[in-house]
Amino acid sequence: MTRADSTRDTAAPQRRDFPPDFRWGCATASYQVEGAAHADGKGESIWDRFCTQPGAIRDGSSGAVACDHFHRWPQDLDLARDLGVNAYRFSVAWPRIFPAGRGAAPNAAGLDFYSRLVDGLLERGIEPWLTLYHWDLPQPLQDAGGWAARATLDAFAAYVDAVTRRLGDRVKRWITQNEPWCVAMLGHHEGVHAPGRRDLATALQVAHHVLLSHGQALPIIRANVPDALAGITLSLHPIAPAGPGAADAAAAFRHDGLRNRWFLDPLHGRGYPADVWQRLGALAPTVLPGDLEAIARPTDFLGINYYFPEHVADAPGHGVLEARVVEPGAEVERTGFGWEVAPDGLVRLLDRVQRDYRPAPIVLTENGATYDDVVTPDGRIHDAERQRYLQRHVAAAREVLARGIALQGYFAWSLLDNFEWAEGYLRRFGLIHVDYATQQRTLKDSGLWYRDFLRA
Ligand code: IFM
Repeated sequence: MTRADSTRDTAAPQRRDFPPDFRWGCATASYQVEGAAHADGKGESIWDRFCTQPGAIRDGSSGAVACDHFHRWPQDLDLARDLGVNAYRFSVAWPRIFPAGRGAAPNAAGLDFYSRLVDGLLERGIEPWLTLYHWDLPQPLQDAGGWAARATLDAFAAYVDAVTRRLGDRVKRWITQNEPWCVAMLGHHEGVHAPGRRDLATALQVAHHVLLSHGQALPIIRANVPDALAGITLSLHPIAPAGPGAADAAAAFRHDGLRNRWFLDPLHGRGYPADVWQRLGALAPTVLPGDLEAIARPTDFLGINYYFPEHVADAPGHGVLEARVVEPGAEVERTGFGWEVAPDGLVRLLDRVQRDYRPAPIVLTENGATYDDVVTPDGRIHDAERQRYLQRHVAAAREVLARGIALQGYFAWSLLDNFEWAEGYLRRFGLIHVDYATQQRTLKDSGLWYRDFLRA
């Protein structure tokens, strides 16, 4: 980073630096906050099941109670309103709508819950941004093959139809899928997320089906909600070679192929990247005629979740891509997860996406960090590092706009501390602290900063 970059990076951003219609939000996801695992006829999800496997979750916990948001949502939405956000991103739990994954009719009580939530948002002047799939697949569908089975796509389409019919009169922002890379690779290759598979060929078939489910959902959303704005959210990373040589540069290109291009290319009408496809050989997914056209259907925005960059070294014999991510050294600023803190990475990433893909307008649908917060005896929560992280990334978002990129919104991850998947409750990302023993909510310093920034 140059000196000029670093000054821009830290100069305090002001809300007035952004367009008046810019969306400022917080994000959550159903399994991470709702709890109420069996309420109102909800069925079992793959995460309910995965959490019962010994060793699957680092602290042995589950999302069975989480933030009890299912019961406490009015209070949580009050907190969101008090922050001053004008948008809130949440996801619908598919097993609340179709407990068995599919069926003749949706579960009315499940839809009622989200209908109340949407009304609650609108009453508070907050625009609902609804994600249809943030990882809680109904377990009966997993038992029949999950996302690796093409039949799951029909079930997803029926679920999308039910949700859009019921909520589409009030919800206008729709996100089909959250982070297909994580669904595929963490859940089916690395086995650290539900459903805990470890098979690359399965993971690649899952990635294809998840992208295809997005493409197939679009006409359903548009038919049921004619004024909808719809898109998909990807987890993307700026990728750089770990060292100066040509070998690391080539490895970085290969790694980028599966991390980023594997998703961006087909969504932008280019099919799967040929270099990666060739390396995969027999592991490549089955793609039927018409699939790529469906995946490439136009969207109204591209959701991007940005957390950290990656540095990649050539690693002959290391996996099919022969590339290895090099962990940041001790000299690099990192979050509690060990993720590199790099606001300039956000600028590089969006520059690259804009240059290479000319996408629909971009929305940062997640950005945030986990740290060990300091709880003082008087009950205050100090999280100076998160506050600084947010401030610097919002400043980077301003830089993105200054470069002429159509960035339309920023959603902090997350409104509340919550169930952080395989890490259980060991990692806190919230602007609002949750005492899981009492369910008491306390605004952290980062939340105070966001509130003051939004109010100014
Ligand atoms: O908590 C997750 C979220 O569910 C998806 N994006 C990354 C977040 C932090 O790990």
